[in-house]
Amino acid sequence: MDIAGSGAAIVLVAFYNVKALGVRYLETALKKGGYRVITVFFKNFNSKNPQMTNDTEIGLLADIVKREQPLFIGYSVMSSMYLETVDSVINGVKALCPDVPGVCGGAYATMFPERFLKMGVDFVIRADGEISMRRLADALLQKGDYSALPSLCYMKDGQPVINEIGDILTDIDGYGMPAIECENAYFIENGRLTPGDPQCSALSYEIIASRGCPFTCSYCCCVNLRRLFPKGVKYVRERSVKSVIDELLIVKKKFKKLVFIHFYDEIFPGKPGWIDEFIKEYKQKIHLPFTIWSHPKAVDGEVLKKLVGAGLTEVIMGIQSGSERVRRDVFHRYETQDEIIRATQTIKEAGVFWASYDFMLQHPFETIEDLRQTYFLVKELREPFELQLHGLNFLPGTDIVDMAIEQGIVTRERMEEIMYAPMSEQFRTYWKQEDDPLGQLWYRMTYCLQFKGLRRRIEQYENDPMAHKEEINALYQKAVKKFNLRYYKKKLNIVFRRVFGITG
Ligand code: B12
Ligand code: SF4
Repeated sequence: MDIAGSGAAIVLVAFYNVKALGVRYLETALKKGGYRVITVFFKNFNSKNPQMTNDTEIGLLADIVKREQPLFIGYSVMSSMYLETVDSVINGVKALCPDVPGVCGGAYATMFPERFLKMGVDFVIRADGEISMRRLADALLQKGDYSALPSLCYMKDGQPVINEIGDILTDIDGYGMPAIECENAYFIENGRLTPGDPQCSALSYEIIASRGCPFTCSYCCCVNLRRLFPKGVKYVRERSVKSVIDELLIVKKKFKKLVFIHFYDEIFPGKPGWIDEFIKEYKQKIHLPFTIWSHPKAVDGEVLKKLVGAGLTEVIMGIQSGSERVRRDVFHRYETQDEIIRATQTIKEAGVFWASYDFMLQHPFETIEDLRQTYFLVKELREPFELQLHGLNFLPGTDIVDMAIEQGIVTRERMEEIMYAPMSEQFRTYWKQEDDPLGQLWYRMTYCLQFKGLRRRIEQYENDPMAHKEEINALYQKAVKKFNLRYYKKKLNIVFRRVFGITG
């Protein structure tokens, strides 16, 4: 460790995410630079109904800042969906600790640095923060000149200065491992402060083996983040197998209740050399049940079979719509119906215990005919599977936002209101259910298809759903109950696999 930081404190704040991979990587980088890092997990992840923060919680964070007198506070702003809380925290802490600079980073801050500068945040760092944040810390500590630092954004003479993105590694092993147990950690939730890293008592561990995604979906920021990357820097970057396995070996030792691993790569790496080495090492040294995210165009039967042998239990895959028109023209997803159906067959034939398919339904681009086509595609998917039916959130900076405005679906003003609506509304949109009566019936019928016991019954109504409203609604209520029950069965099965070391 070099001594540039000489133990100066830096406070990092993660919002609604106690696993917060980005912040954990930053902690490692700053500690290597000789800084003392205090990591605050500000509220827990709640995918259904996250609660706004309040003055008590902001006060608890401000107390830490007052006590530690850090060089700066780093706010990790990954998603726009929590901005209501993020803004309250930034403004609240600024009012209570006016002399401590604020720095924002993360996916959302990378796309909209000016927004934070204009609200009084001192700096924004775009893209990977490991090197840039450390360089900013050194400059502030040594009262040096930071003005030309790559990726840094700040205000000068009342105008935002947005430096080019740089200081990014292609070989991401160079960033080291994320902090598995943050040394000086606090968790703030329900108006209380709890010392310690909340991740360590978890049953699962979340890891990434790569960064970036090769696809270009219009509703996702990945393609927009890629466009910001400097020319010549690879956007999709894998870690070495060794670094992934070394991280998991430490986790196995530290996490007493560990049951399974989530790989949160946008798309799990599939390169021939990498995957073979991974399978060999994971099977030999880790051998815990694990889940991955995939894509219909990335599913490979031979690879999946080998991954199942190493412990793969679940594949989560986006399908998003059963309408080829919506997928291609609206979502910019170019897989065909056949490719999707084949991918689900491959997943089943590879022996993957659980397949979970995501759809985004009931948005202004979708017609009743599109919903009907989704129902008929889902009927063709190889069983068994779980369906996650979501609504569509318009995320700032994504391509679908401009499409909706250009096509006259919403005005720019209305779009701003939608994208920056209160948190509760945004999460209601995420879990939205159809409100057109016929659309609602197609939605509910689609949902029922994931249960074998309900399938044959629901199929009787597909010629004329409106004539069977009550029957469909009754079956849907049953399906919702089954969904909850099945969730617990699935978790139990995974624990069972862990205890008895069963794979495949
Ligand atoms: C994995 C992932 C998740 C995981 C997170 C797991 C974990 N352990 O952290 C899960 C599934 C939980 C998740 C949840 C959600 N996610 Co998500 N997620 C991702 C994904 C695919 C990768 C993020 C990641 O871990 N990258 C690897 C780490 C190392 O990189 P990083 O987080 O970007 O951090 C680096 C830099 O950004 C920077 N940095 C980060 N913080 C800070 C802070 C400072 C001060 C500085 C200087 C730098 C800095 O340095 C870090 C190290 O290099 C991204 C896509 C993407 N490309 O970013 C979407 C993404 C961030 N998610 C998104 C969304 C919408 C969500 C949810 C709101 C979904 C939902 N409806 O619940 C929640 C919100 C979670 C939260 N609390 O913020 C959107 C956000 C866009 C937006 N405008 O909102 C993204 C961009 C994908 C998309 N759809 O476009 N997500
Ligand atoms: S495949 Fe997933 S991560 Fe990649 S661009 Fe599409 S939605 Fe985003």
